[in-house]
Order: sequence, then structure tokens, then C-alpha cells
Amino acid sequence: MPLVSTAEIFKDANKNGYAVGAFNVNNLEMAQAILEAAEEERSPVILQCSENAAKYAGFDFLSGIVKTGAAKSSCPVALHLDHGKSVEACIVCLRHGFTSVMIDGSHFPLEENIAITKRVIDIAHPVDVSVEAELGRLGGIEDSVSVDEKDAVLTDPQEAKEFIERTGVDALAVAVGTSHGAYKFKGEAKLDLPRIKEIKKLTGAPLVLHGASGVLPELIEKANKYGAQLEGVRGVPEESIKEAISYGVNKINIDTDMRLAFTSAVREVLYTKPKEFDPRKVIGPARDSIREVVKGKMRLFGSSGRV
Ligand code: TD3
Ligand code: ZN
Repeated sequence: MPLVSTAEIFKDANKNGYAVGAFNVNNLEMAQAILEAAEEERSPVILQCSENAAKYAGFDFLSGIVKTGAAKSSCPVALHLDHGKSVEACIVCLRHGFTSVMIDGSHFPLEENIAITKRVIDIAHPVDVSVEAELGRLGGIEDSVSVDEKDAVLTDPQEAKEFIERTGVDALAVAVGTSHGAYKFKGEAKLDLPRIKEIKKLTGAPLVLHGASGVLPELIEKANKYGAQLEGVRGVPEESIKEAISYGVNKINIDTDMRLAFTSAVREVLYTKPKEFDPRKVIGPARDSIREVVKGKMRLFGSSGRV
């Protein structure tokens, strides 16, 4: 079916209390793996591209791949811009047929964040493209951070209410202590999940959890077994993900686990089959590995069997 907007996908997710995975795409195999997983799990899905992904592969190639795959899919598929830095980047994505964009003004003071988000909404909503914004700053909660400092970086529930009322944004990314990448926590995972409940109570809006990769131990083990040196890596525990969903998260961003699934599989082939040089034999298993990881996420997020 043709691509749908994320607002369309969130309607059912918000009503029924589950989350939809938003998986980052950088090449053909990743897009295919995610779409195969959606088909097998009967799940709605969001494929997202960052501006860095576009630098690598081009928005034209990436959107072409995702649109071709979605057309053959029997599940709702949205194509989303992840962490759009400017109004211009969002406009480029509208041109390429994206059905959702994120304008990340989280580094701006509140008024500027509201202003830039409104500008994107003014151009995106007339053509049925959804808009995600972010309030608060991602990056873990350190032991040394005091309560006041914590409130300064994590999303303030009252501010979230005002932000959503004044912008009319379709989804809001909140900061509750997660961070991007494979090194999320020094020791135990420190998250302020009840904050999500507070924000949901005040807004009722679809909320987005960034930096949500589990940094899956089985992938780290496999990567290290075949030559990687990944130490001190730590992700968000599955229990925390379930708790976040129960409090009202409807979109969960996963990139690091995709990267780990891909490269650990490539490492295994190159290590165990030193005579192999057919790219299809090297990258094919990476596609399989991503498909299985995405299927696991869909079950964890409760989006499996919703189509
Ligand atoms: O927005 N993203 C994806 C891009 C971040 C670069 O890794 C996320 O929130 C994903 O976070 P994670 O936990 O997969 O790094
Ligand atoms: Zn993010």
C-alpha cells in the first residue's frame, strides 16, 4: 500500500497502548529487512532516515527504496525524517515523498523551539505530512546530577503541555535519561520513566522514546567473538521499554541495535569464510540478522499482530 503518515499510525497505537518501532535505514538491505519483519509480524512500521543517512546514500535513493518496498507491503509503512536540523531539510523530504518529519529544535530555548516547529507544521500539515518535535535534552542522567540539574535536561511536563498546545505537533520526543549510541549508562540504567506518565496525563499526545536500543548482549557477544572490541557498552533494558510503553510511549527509535545486527553478521561471515568475496553472501546474512532483531522489537513494543 502507499506510504501512510505517522499520525495515521499513532491513532491506533495511542488508542490501544502500544508503540511502533522507528528503525533507521541506510541502504537497501536494511529497508528490506525491516519491511520483511513488518510483513511477518503483521505490524505497522516506521522507516526513518537521518540527514547523515542522506549524505551517505541520498534522500532520493533511500525514499525510492522505501516507497518501492511499501507499495508491495500489506502493512502500514511511514517514511520519516529523523532529527531534521532545519526547515530546509524538512522541505527537501516533503519533495521526496516523506510522510513524516522531525524538526529537532531541542537545543534552542523554548520560544525558538516552538517557532521553528510551527514553521514546519505550517508547510507539512497542508500536504498531510506529520511532524515530530523534541523537548528536553537527550543524554544520560549522571550520578552527580542534582534534582535541579535533572529538571533542566529532562522534559518538563508543564512545558510539554504548553509546547503541544501552542504548536499542534503530532508527536513529541521526550528526554527521560536515554541517550543515542552504544554507551548509554556507566553502571545501572538510570531513567526517569514516571515522567512519561506525567507528560501523557497532561497531554494525551503520542510520545517518542529516542535512544532506546537495548545494545543486545547476544549481538555484542557475536561481534566480539568475530573480532570486534566493544567494551563497556550498555543499552536500555527490556523491562524499562515495557514500562515506558505502559506510561504512553507510542514511537520507539532504534538505530544502534540495527548497526550491531548488521556488522556482527558481516563480521561472522568474513571471519568464518575467509575465501568468500561475493557481496551478496557477505551482506545477505546481515539482512537476515536485522529482520530477526526487528521482529523481536515488534513483539516487545506490542505492535505485532495489529494489522
Ligand atoms: O534517533 N535515533 C536514531 C539516530 C541516532 C544515532 O544512533 C535514535 O533515537 C536511536 O537511538 P539508539 O539507542 O538506537 O542509538
Ligand atoms: Zn534520536
